[in-house]
Amino acid sequence: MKIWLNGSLVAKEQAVVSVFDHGLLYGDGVFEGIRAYDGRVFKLGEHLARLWNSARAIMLEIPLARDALQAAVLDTLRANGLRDAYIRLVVTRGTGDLGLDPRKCPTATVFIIADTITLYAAELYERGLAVATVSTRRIPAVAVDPRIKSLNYLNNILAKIEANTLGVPEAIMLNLEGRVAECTGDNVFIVRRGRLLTPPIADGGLEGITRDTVLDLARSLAIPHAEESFTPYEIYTAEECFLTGTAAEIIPVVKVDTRPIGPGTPGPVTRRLTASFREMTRREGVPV
Ligand code: PXG
Repeated sequence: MKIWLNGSLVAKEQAVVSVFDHGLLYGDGVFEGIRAYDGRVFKLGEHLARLWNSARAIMLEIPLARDALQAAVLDTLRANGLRDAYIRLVVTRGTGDLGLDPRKCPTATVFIIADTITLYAAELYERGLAVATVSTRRIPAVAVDPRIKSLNYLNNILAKIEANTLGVPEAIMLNLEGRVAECTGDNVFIVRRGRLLTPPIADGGLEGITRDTVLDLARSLAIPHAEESFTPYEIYTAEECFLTGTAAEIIPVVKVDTRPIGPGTPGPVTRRLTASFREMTRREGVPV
């Protein structure tokens, strides 16, 4: 496996960063998770735009032009002979000293990993997941804005540990007000009274690229939809629920906090959106 690290493609064993890198010492950095389907990188422009926005929000300068980073992503896929891949693009504050001060880190560290991915078993896309709400609240935007896709995932990891303890693969996280924010690595949708709903970003979620894609698909399929706040009660009384993310794509949820959602099987809106999404991943993307 070849890793792109600070401008060179190197063997995995040579792809090492300093123990003084602030990405490691403090989680000071930003990242993206991107998919390639059959030789095309899906929504690459959107992922790069979000990476630059995340970096801007934490005053981190990416030492590369956007075109150059896009070319590096494509080079990494070619170097590994991958047509279907999960791409992890990471920019850290770089090497500094043992203090917090980012001014001690003169240059950002940039690396790209391209690997294969299998997240949930295929049968779970047919049968649907059981998930649970957890006690760990999503960090409020006044502390660290959840729109920043930063390397600081401890909030999400604490929620994931609760999910593990409860024996479910994902956790629904609420904001401080008790409204649904998102999951540890996915956004949440419900279908309630015939309308497709997802929490507004102000309720504490990442502006997921799969979420945006699903909202676009809902528009083109004339599915009534809105970005509207909801609490666990609206999920319990919904007809359908599903999660979206680059890794998970669209995955149905059939049980939340031990309660079956709707009839307890994936619903028609989830199925329609999944079919359209899959079709789009086969059709669109930047060629490798
Ligand atoms: N919310 C959070 C907190 C995320 O980290 C999403 C939503 C979905 O966003 P996209 O743009 O992918 O539709 C994410 C993204 C993994 C993994 O390997 C997934 C993410 C982050 C880190 C790891 O499952 N998800």
